[in-house]
Amino acid sequence: MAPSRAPDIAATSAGFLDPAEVAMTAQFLKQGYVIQPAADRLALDRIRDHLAATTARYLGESVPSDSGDFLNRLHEKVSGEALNDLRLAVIQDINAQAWLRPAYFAVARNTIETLIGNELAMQRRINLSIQMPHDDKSLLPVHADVWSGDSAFEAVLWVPFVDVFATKSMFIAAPETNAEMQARFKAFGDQSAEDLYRDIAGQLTFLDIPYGHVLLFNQNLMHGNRVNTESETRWTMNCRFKSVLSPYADKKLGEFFEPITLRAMTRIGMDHELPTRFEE
Ligand SMILES: O=C(O)CCC(=O)C(=O)O
Ligand SMILES: [Fe+2]
Repeated sequence: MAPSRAPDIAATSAGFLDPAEVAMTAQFLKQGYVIQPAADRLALDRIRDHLAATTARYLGESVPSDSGDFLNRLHEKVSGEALNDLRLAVIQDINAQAWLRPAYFAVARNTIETLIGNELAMQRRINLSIQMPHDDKSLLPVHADVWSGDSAFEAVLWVPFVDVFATKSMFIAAPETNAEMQARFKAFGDQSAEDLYRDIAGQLTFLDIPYGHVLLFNQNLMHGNRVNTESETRWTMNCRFKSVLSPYADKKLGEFFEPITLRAMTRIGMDHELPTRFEE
């Protein structure tokens, strides 16, 4: 891998970050992601119950008693053709709930603050992905978000609402694999994402994440998903976070991102104007 342009973590953080933060930072830098228990389990369960209730209402059913089981078995009730309309209706609903973005942040607040910062911008719309067994219509071929308009300073909080594993989950390339592949990109010429996937498939990890845990990953690393060949439906949400004053790419503050935790001194600094006599 190319040498890092960022200051050395051990040298700059010694004695400043907690040992637990240093350990999480090292893990994220090494693997490109961390998986943690939800920091606020009630918030996670509230989102899951809301997802199940909204979906049941859409299908004309009563609220399910076991949300996880209901979500896992969506494919028993919905055809591949009907799925996209359902997904759009549910996304519309979740993004109309004022409580949901704060709850989503709460499930990983400690991890986000440790790895990204405590003055944050959050994506305004949370995305929902529903992947029924053998459905090939909603796949995300291997990509890095930074290739298409995201800033290199963003990470993705990816939250499963059912247990995910193997093809019911997503894959990500380790930083070393990613660096090797990018160095060889010229050789790929105009090959498709599928060719790229075949080339690196042996080195990719499908993440195993039981419900109750959350994933924060570095979207500069190649990642994506495949046809879900497991027997249950996948339900996940994803949302981008960045340090509010870090550089933006195409996805701008105020449009795509919204500040959520600006601190007093930053607000003051943003509003500050020098008296005119100092500007002459
Ligand atoms: O959910 C997936 O399988 C991929 C998600 C993704 O590409 C993203 O959140 O940036
Ligand atoms: Fe992505």
